[in-house]
Amino acid sequence: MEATADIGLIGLAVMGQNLALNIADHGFKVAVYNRTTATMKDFVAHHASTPGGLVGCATTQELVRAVKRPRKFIILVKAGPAVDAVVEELIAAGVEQDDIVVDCGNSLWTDTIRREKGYSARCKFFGSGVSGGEVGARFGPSLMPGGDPNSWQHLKPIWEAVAAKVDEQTGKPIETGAPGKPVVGGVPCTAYLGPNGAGHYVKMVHNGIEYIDMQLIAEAYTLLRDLLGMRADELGRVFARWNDGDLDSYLIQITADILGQRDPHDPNAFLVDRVLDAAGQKGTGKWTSVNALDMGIPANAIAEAVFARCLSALKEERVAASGQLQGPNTPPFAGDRAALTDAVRDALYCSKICAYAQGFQLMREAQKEYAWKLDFGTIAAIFRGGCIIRARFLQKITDAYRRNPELVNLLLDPYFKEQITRAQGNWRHVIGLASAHGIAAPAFMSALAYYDGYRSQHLPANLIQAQRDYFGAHTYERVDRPRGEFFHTAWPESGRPEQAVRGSGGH
Ligand code: NBP
Repeated sequence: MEATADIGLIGLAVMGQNLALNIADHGFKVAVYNRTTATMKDFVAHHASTPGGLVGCATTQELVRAVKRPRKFIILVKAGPAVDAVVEELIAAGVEQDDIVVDCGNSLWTDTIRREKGYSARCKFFGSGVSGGEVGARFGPSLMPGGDPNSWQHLKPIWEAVAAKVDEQTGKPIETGAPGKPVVGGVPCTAYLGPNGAGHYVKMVHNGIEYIDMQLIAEAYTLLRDLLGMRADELGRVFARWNDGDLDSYLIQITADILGQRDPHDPNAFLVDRVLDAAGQKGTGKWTSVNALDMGIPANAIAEAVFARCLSALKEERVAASGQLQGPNTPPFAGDRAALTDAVRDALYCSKICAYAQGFQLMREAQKEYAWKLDFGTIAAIFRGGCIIRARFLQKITDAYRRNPELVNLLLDPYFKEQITRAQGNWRHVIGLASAHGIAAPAFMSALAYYDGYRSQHLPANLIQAQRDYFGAHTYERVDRPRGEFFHTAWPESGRPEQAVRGSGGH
């Protein structure tokens, strides 16, 4: 087989097929391979004429021979052992040390770090997060590349061509193209993020933020439904209205669409009311939360969103408990409905600011841990289009980090500070109502706890340190002594008089 393709792609499930077509729409010839050959044959037969062209390959040897040098390959298979299996197969099929192998799946960033190092003598392994689902992959995803900077120079023309585009001035996504007619102009939603696992790390945090964004929307929905007794289509109209304001985002827009959807099996019912309330998850929210715990960064709202899905999944237990556990006997809400609707919107916006503050704080810590130099303005900018969390709000985050690239926490940016100062009364009011009416709103509540904790000069950790010293001689620092000096007290339980012992290190 003659080497005519600009790039090879392995894995023709939802993401692989759509990304291959997107690349071909931009005039690049794509050689495609899938483990199950029939899928590849079907795919190539159904898309015989694309601007760049597809080359169907039945084996990895054919695939490697079909791609022009410097050879580039995209892997889009299930994250985990399948990625290593594919890389080994490619190497056995003739991939060489200078060939670039890009894993575009949702791989754990530490796997990407390991793979880049482990394969370095045999190929240039590169990681690139892809967000936007099926439609994003087809017409413009947000792409988060990380790896060897020289490899990036070879990938850049393709990545920038296929990524979603936003308007340079407003940051608004430019409408997706159509098959064979890609978007022209605009700023691409991709940028080199850093070495080894940086791209996959940022993608993971993107997904963690996606979890909390969805949970917050779900809490706004349940509060309005349960406090005001709104029907799904009425709720849909509320979300559609919100989508014209600061909350303008892909997730709010699809929520409005979902709430207006009738059940295909019963046109008198709304589909959302027939969907079982047990949420699934694939693991990226959990990875984000575990990493936050590992690094000691308080991403509590993101973790709360993961736990909320876990609690939802205990459907049978919840049904049984609902018959046994009492809630409050609060009379139905009888206040101003329009004012409450606005208050829920404000609560959602304030909580969202906290959630993003946590996600970006996590990335700030990770760059220290892995010696990356992440550009947060650029990260927010490439989230503006193509990805699931795309939102008007991301222009505000981009602006915040462009104003101050060293910003310690988003909450401290003047715009976000002003937003929370203005809306926190409503936020607190809504959480009070949720509590009084026994409605679970864990993400709203945990975001507020983060806000109040972060702005507290004094937290009760003094008591915790004293307790730790009492039972475990873990020592403590004193408010009237410099940081880094540690003391231990002989507490009364010992029967000896209280006595401070100066030490050099805490436990
Ligand atoms: P899946 O994650 O469902 O994977 C299916 C593909 O992997 C098929 O092409 C399958 O080949 C191939 N595959 C497997 Br499984 N094991 C293999 C092996 N050992 N060797 C070769 N091929 C193997 O596909 P997807 O939903 O398109 O997602 C691809 C990647 O993109 C995943 O990492 C996913 O997490 C990520 N992602 C998905 C989305 C989304 O919205 N779906 C969004 C963003 C990122 P077969 O046909 O022979 O079984």
